[in-house]
Amino acid sequence: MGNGLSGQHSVLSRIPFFHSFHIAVLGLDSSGKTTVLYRLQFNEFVNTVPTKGFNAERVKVSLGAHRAVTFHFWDVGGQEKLRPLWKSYTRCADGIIFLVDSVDAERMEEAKMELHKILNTSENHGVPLLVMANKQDLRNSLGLAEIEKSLALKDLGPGTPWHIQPTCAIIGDGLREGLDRLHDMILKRRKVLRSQRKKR
Ligand code: G3D
Ligand code: MG
Repeated sequence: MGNGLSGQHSVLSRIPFFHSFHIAVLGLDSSGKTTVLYRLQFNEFVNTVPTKGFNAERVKVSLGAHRAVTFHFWDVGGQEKLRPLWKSYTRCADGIIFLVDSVDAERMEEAKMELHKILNTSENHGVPLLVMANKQDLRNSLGLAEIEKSLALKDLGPGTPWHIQPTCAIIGDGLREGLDRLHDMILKRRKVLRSQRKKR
């Protein structure tokens, strides 16, 4: 005899409030994670201070004329000593956003290592990834092709859907476009998982 929870869960998941997507927002310190979050939440630029632990915000974002989607963002501190915590926030994530500072060529290799480390954990296999190539407003920012190559995104393999989006978090450029793509990738993955479950 079951405890009825699975039935209850499927009912709850049909209620709009429960239709939020859990998104882990990761990236090296100073890449712009908190700025993205505040931009989406308040629709304005908010001065940030380095994140000591994490910020968690539920934000409703209009993605298209008729689509308002609620995301539950977990913005986790990117300083080296906080990176081991990333694993806890990607557990059960529907999607991962990884920010890079497009001007910080020196730390691109470090960003690549951290990105591959977190995506190569078995729990994150297949979780859709949105890379935000942030600070594109700055002179000397690297182009998309260069960042894609530096982060070795093609090495992630066919099991991990990804998209790279140029962004400027301080004015909000590219954020909605990127989230739109992430949302599509999440829905596509859910559909595949559902049909695999049915076949079993
Ligand atoms: P983090 O949360 O990833 O550590 P923050 O990064 O959001 O705290 O941002 C770090 C710094 O980068 C902040 O500047 C912030 O204003 C700046 N920043 C974030 N996004 C952009 C962007 O798209 N363009 C530019 N030019 N700057 C950006 P300070 O001066 O406060 O350190
Ligand atoms: Mg921060």
